[in-house]
Amino acid sequence: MSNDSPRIVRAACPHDCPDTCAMEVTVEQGRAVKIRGAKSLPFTNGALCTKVAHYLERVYSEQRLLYPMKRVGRKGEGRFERIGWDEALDTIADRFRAIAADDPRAILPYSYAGTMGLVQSSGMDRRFFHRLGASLLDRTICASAGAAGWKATIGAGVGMDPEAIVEARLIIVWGGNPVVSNLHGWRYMQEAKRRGARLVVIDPWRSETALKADLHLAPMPGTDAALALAMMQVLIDEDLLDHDYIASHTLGFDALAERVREWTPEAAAMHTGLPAEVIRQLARDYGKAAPSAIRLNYGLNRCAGGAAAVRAIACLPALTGAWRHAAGGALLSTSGSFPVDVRALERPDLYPDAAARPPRTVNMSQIGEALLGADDPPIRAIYVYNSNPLAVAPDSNRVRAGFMREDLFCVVHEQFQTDTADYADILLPATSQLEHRDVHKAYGHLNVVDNQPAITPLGEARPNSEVFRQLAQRLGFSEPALFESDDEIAAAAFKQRDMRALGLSGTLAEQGWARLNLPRPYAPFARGGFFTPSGRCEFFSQALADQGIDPLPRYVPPHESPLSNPELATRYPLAIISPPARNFLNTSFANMPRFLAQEGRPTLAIHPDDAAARGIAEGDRLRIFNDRGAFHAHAVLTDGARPGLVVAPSIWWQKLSGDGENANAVTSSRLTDMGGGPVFYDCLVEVAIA
Ligand SMILES: Nc1nc2c(c(=O)[nH]1)N[C@H]1C(S)=C(S)[C@@H](COP(=O)(O)OP(=O)(O)OC[C@H]3O[C@@H](n4cnc5c(=O)[nH]c(N)nc54)[C@H](O)[C@@H]3O)O[C@H]1N2
Ligand SMILES: Nc1nc2c(c(=O)[nH]1)N[C@H]1C(S)=C(S)[C@@H](COP(=O)(O)OP(=O)(O)OC[C@H]3O[C@@H](n4cnc5c(=O)[nH]c(N)nc54)[C@H](O)[C@@H]3O)O[C@H]1N2
Ligand SMILES: [Mo]
Repeated sequence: MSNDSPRIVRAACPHDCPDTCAMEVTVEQGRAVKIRGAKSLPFTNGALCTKVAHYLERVYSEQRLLYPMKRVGRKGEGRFERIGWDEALDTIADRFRAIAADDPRAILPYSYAGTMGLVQSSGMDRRFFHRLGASLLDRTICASAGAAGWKATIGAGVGMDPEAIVEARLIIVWGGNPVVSNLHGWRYMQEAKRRGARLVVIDPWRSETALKADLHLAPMPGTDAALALAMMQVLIDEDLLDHDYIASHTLGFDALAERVREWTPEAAAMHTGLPAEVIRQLARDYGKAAPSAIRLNYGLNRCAGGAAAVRAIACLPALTGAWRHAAGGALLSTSGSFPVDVRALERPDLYPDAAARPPRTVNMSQIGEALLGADDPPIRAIYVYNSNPLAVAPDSNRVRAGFMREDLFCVVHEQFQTDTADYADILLPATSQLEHRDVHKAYGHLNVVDNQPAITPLGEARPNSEVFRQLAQRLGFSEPALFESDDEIAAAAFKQRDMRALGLSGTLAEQGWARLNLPRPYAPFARGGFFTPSGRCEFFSQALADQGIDPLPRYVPPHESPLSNPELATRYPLAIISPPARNFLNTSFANMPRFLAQEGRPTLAIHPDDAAARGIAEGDRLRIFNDRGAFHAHAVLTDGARPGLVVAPSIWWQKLSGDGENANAVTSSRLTDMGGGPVFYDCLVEVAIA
């Protein structure tokens, strides 16, 4: 192949967003010169979001880490010295070998979704740590509560086809902000609006999406289950039901009807802060519209009752029979539709001697506790990749204290010198998506997207997979699975039989993406066929009962709210949420000059009444605090934040925020009702002029 003629390489956007775009990268003389959304994939439709449209600025940023380094300053100080790969890998292998000789569970991998690619986020990394016998990581930090609530009701991460929503008559966006966080999905909702659909947004904050709604309901955070239970009460009370659907495809209707009897709109009004009449009217509109679609997103699963909220909402379309239509039903995630071969990818069977030494699992949402705790064995080494825990994990003062431990050996593999990188003993340079091979499923559409390397790695950057292959070799492991190439891992990612049945393999290589071979229109539960043990939509769940959990939909109040914890609220009366800022992707892009300039400075939206009560004026520098910590932001006075609520668009790098902290200084590391999820949006604070 000639090096000089421009060529187009097919790629996948690696970021943690429902849209997983197919991309086309133009490469000239070994350099990527242009990136654009693929026109051929309808969901991407030739367009990228503003962040990824500038992905080349990220790839070629002068901030990129290009060489392995070792720490020369104090932990957290961020002073490093260049070393060679051999020294870096030998150091890691020696430390791991010594620790593993005592107990390999004292080594903890820590990763999330810096890339969502199956090869670079759940392939060789998992195989390596399984073979090592390291602690297992429970990857809860985003979606595990909602996933648990959905699974108890529907059975698997399967929902309506987001493309079919164009024909819905009523769309409820519930706990999501698609204009910001699911832009390509939003295009289909806009089309539905053009065709006359009514859009209702349920969000405590008047988000960019709420601004476009026909009706915006702003409940207090963490009270969505109360709203959903009251909607069910009205649907049943006023007989806005699909009796045939309920009889044929659901389980436990009578018990549900009994449960929701007390959940009148008046009862829900007390918890949600919404007028009872508005709740009643929403239930009536929902009961009468067909098709009706609910687009849930993860914004509502970050509270004590995150799973309960999703479970209650997931019951609604079975009551009205909305699932009968392709344009009806509900969607939280499409990820369960993909035939990912988890066992082949991750090889849990490589774990040595599980009988003699049972695996130990650490919940990533409580990494501070895990590092500071007296668990047996204590964590002596942590290997961070695809994640920035100092900035993204809750209760960051505790997280920081954990990473400060002098006796903790810390490896960070990164593209940039993040807040977490500053705590590394060994800091390794990672490739970007243009420099490595991968293959992606999606959680907001039904296509597999391929990623071919477009350019050679910058500097001495290496892919995650390559570093684990080299560590495996240094540790003397010999299993062939630890030495497979990225192409081989990609080929093993999906169940081969299903790949053939789905017609994926050929098309994927040819066009860079392939739609799952599902019917069009696709109405997954039109004739039942839920993935639950009973095959029905389970209003009553025996599986939950068996775990000692309430088998019926219920309301779990927030850990921290004026109603659920009045004593705490006397000191910290304001609920805070910290949803994504438009120009950041978690903390990714939050170091790029272009996007920092667009976000300006950390801000806190506050209702004018709450501001007046504290003498706060527009632009004032504020201190936002509770018993866990404090951070600073500048006041934006707006009735877009309902009274009693403040909003801090996130996630800022701590070291770029102006005061070394971000919103996670105040968030709590308590967990959700199911799924062990974090409760970022279940948090009380006080605010004062700094
Ligand atoms: N631009 C951009 N896009 C992103 C991301 C990003 O950081 N930036 N992050 C990506 C990731 S990792 C994820 S998980 C998704 C997240 O995207 P979403 O699932 O949309 O979740 P959030 O943005 O956390 O919250 C969405 C909305 O929920 C509201 N909300 C907060 N608490 C509650 C509540 O208790 N009830 C209800 N009903 N609403 C509530 C927030 O005000 C917010 O407007 O987006 C992805 N896309
Ligand atoms: N207060 C508050 N906290 C939150 C949230 C919130 O809404 N509010 N949202 C939560 C949610 S939904 C999520 S998903 C988490 C996100 O948490 P994370 O998944 O940790 O997301 P990022 O902050 O984007 O960090 C990912 C890092 O991976 C790096 N990376 C990218 N590609 C590669 C690669 O190929 N190899 C290696 N080694 N590194 C790579 C990137 O440079 C980046 O620094 O944050 C959570 N934290
Ligand atoms: Mo997330």
